[in-house]
Amino acid sequence: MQSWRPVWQASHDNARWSVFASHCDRLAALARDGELDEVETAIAPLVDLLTALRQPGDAEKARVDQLLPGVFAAVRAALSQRARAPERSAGDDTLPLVVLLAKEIAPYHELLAQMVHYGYTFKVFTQFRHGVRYAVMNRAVAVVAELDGTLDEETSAVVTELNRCNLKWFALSPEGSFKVRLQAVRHDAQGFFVAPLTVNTLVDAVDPLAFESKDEPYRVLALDDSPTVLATVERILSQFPNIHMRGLREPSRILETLMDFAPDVLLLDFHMDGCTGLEVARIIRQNKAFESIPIAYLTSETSEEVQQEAMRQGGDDFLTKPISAAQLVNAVVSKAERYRGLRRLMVEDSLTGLFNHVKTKTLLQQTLLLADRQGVPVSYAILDIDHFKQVNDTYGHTTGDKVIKALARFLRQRMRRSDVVGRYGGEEFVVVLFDSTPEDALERVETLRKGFGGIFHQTDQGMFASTFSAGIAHFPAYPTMMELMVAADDALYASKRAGRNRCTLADRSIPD
Ligand code: GH3
Ligand code: MG
Repeated sequence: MQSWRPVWQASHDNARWSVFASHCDRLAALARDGELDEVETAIAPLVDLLTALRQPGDAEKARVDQLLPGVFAAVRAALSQRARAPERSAGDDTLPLVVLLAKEIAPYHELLAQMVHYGYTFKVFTQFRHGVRYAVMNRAVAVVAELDGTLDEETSAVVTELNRCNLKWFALSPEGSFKVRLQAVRHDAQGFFVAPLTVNTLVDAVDPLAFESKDEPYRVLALDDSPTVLATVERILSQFPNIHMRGLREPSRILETLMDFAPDVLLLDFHMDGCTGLEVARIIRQNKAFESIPIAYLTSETSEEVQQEAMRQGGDDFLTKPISAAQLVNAVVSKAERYRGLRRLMVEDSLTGLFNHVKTKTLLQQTLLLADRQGVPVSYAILDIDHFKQVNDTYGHTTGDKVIKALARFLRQRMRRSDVVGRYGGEEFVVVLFDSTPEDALERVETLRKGFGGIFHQTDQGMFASTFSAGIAHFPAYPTMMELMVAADDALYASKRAGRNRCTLADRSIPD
C-alpha cells in the first residue's frame, strides 16, 4: 500500500510503478510459498497487468485501484485464518501424511476429523497444484485425487507430476465405469475409490503404504570349509542390500550359529572335511527349532541319485558349483520368502496380523527374562472391548470384525518397537510394555483408551464408537508370568465392574 500511494499521486512516473510492481511480485511469491491460495488468486491479475505495463497512465491506475481491495481482503483473511487452527488439516507432522485433492472441502469434514484417530495427518487441498507441492515436500504416503468422472487435463498433469516424484496416488471418482478406471490405471493409479470415500476404505488402502514393513534383509548362512567358495558366495550376495550373509567354516559350530544368527536360508557344502553336508542336515533337523529352515546344498555332485537322497534327508535345493549368481540369488530369495511367510503364519493372528496367543505368551516370557537380567520394569496390560456382543448383535459379525481390526491397527500404530502387541483371542488384546513403570503404562493405556473411543465405525445403519476396558499389572511387583497375568485379569474385571471404559492398575507395590 505504501508503494501504491506514490504511484497514485504520479501515475505517469515509471520508477514509482516499477517499485510498486516489485512489491506485488514479492507478495505473489510469498503467497505461492505460503500456499495462500486466495491471495495468490487475487494478486495474479495485478501481477499480469504490471508485467504487461509499457506506458502507464490513468487507465492503469484506475484498474489497480479496482484490484487492490480484493488483494487486501485476501491478505487479511489469510492472516486471520493462520491465527486460528488450520481448517483443512488433521493430525501432526510426525504422523504419516495423506493428501486429498478435492473440488471442495466441505464433504470431507468427517474424514478430516477421523483420520487423526487412525494415526494420519490428513490435508485437503482445493488447489491441486498446491496439494501436489505440499505432498512432494512432505513426502506424503499417498495422494487421493478427486476426478470429475474423467481425468481432465489439469488432473492428468497433476498425477503425472505425482508419478514423476514417485508418490503413490489413488483416484476418487463419482462413478466407477470401466472407462474412467482405465484412465486411472493408465496414469498409474495405485487404487480407485468410488465416492463417497469412507475412512475405513481410505485407511485400508493407505495402511500398507504407511506401515510397509521395512523388512529386514534376508539372512543367509553359508557353511563351507572352502574359503574360496565362501568368498564367491559373499561376493555375489553382497551386491544385494536386502541380503545379509554370514560365512562359517567349522561344521561343529553350526547349531550355535543357527541359534545366534537365525538365518532364513542355509547354504550347506555337500562334502566337507570330517563330515558330509547330509550329516549336518540331519543334526539340524533333529532340533525342533530348525526343522523347517530351508537348506540348499552347494555341491559339485551331479549324480541324480545322490541329489535325490539328499533331498529326501531334508534338503530343499541343489546349487551346483561353479555357482551361478542368478541361480544363487533366486534360490536364496525364493526360499527365504517362503520360510518367512511360514513363520509369520505360525505367529500371527489371521484377522489382525498381531501376534497370536501362543506367540504373545512366548514373547512375554522372553521380555520378563530380559527385564530381569537388565533390571528394568515391564508393564503388562489386557484390553477387552466393552459390550462387544452388542456390537455383533446390532451391526453384525462383519462389523464386529472391523472393530477388532481397527483396535489392532490402532495399537500397532501407537506402540513402540520394543513393545509387544498381541491378540489373545476374541476381543481381548495384550500389550507388553518394556521398560515401563506403572505410571507410564497407565498414562499410555489411558491415551489409547481415549483415542480409540474417538474412532467412529461406519456401517449401513449409521456410525458408532466403541470403547475398551483395561487391566494393568507390573513386573517386578508381580514377579512371575502367571502372577502378572492373573493380576492384570483381576484389574480388567475391576474396570468392567466399575462401569467399563476405564483402566485399572493392579495395586501390589514393588518390593524393595
Ligand atoms: P464386556 O463389556 O463385559 O466385555 O462384554 P462383551 O459383550 O464384550 O463380552 P462377551 O464375552 O459377553 O462377548 C464377547 C463376544 O465377542 C462374544 C463373541 O461372539 C464375540 N467374538 C469373539 N471373537 C470374535 C471375532 O473374532 N469377531 C467377532 N465379530 N466377534 C467375536
Ligand atoms: Mg468384551
